[in-house]
Amino acid sequence: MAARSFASEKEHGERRRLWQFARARGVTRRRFLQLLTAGGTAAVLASCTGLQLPTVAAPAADETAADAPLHYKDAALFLDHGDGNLEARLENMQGVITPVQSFFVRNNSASLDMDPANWRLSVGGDAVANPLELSYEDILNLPSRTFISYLECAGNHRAMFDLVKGQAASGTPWKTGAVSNGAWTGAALRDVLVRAGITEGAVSVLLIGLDAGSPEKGFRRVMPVGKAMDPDTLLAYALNGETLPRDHGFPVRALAPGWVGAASIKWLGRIVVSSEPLWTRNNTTSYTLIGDAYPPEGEALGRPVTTQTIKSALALPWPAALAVGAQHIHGYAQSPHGPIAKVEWSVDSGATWHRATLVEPVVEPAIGRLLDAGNGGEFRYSWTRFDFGWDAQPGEYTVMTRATDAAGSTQPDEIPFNEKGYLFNQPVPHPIRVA
Ligand SMILES: Nc1nc2c(c(=O)[nH]1)N[C@H]1C(S)=C(S)[C@@H](COP(=O)(O)O)O[C@H]1N2
Ligand SMILES: [Mo]
Repeated sequence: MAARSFASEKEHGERRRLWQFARARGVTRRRFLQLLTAGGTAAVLASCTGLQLPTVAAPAADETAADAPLHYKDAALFLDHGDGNLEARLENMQGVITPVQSFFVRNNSASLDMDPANWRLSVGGDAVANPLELSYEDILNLPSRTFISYLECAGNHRAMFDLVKGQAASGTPWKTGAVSNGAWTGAALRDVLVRAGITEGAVSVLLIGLDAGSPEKGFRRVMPVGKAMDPDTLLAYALNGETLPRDHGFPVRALAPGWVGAASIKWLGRIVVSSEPLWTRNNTTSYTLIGDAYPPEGEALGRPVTTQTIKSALALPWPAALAVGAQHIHGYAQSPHGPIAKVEWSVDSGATWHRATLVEPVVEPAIGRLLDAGNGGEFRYSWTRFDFGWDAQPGEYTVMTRATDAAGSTQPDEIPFNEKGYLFNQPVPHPIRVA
């Protein structure tokens, strides 16, 4: 009885806070009640921030249900690897921005359906002076930024270890679609860490998700304080101008541009700032390069994956079938080290290379309006679309592409094997039949 009245009092308090939040943003009482009835707290918050709600209607929130869907997206649009892992089909992409419905999903357990009114982000650890608990509104109230960034799984191209090198690596056999490119809106993680009084002695920042995870509760990843304090490391709450979809971590996820996708923790719930280097599964046994070429670091079995590597891929089905004659082919290239400066292509297994055309990033006006004007950094972490024409004659081909970035890194001819198949970035031999 006592517990019950406490709960309703708490609910009442939250409702009042929500109303104050909405009123401060010009929402009328009448509109507030309409939104609340139609779509609950999420609808009110979405309306206040001018963001659209995800188009899929939310079932009753229950994060712990055993039969929770692994994901909410239409798997038919993807190469479905099962267990909530949906590989993007690059061949369905034209522009530089990946539409939300086509954006790849990598889940280590199941997507959550969180109620933002009950969501909290806690920030603690021995290297903050002022541990905090923040609500969704608190995050939305922080200064926000929007920029374009690709997000890529460390295991993207993993299937190539088997297909190209004849040595299979363990893990989801992604081909080239465990990557997508979106416009992200969020607060800087840095602002939250500063507010929590991060100390000079801070070394490691551990981000923990609210999902089931495995084997620890909550999928988690450590990053060094330098990456966490980088103003481009976000607490993201929107993708392509829409409220962050449930499959991508609603209400708030981390976005660590250029880093292993596993550091971009979805359904973020807790941040631990430590004065000691932290080691958990995802920087010791997983998301770690394990093999002869990679001497162990710290408590890891090899070298933990931090930044991604430069890669390129064709936007064609695997394998592809093309008609004889003039073909216009495109693809995407990305690097964590700087903008793409050159993409080359070869139809003779790398004996001769030709220059592809780099297409200026062109974004739809609706996305363009969201981007931070004037800082020139909106495309810094974007992938680049490239195009080339090929006079295709009948036969079986493998078409390869090779990218070079402005910092001078190029896709290598050969990379050493690692057991879990991360960071494959040799040129991919794309099988194409012309008939
Ligand atoms: N909480 C949580 N965060 C997570 C994951 C997860 O399983 N749980 N998967 C990670 C991995 S391995 C990748 S590659 C990216 C994928 O992000 P996406 O599903 O939004 O494309 O999310 C990362 N963040
Ligand atoms: Mo990943």
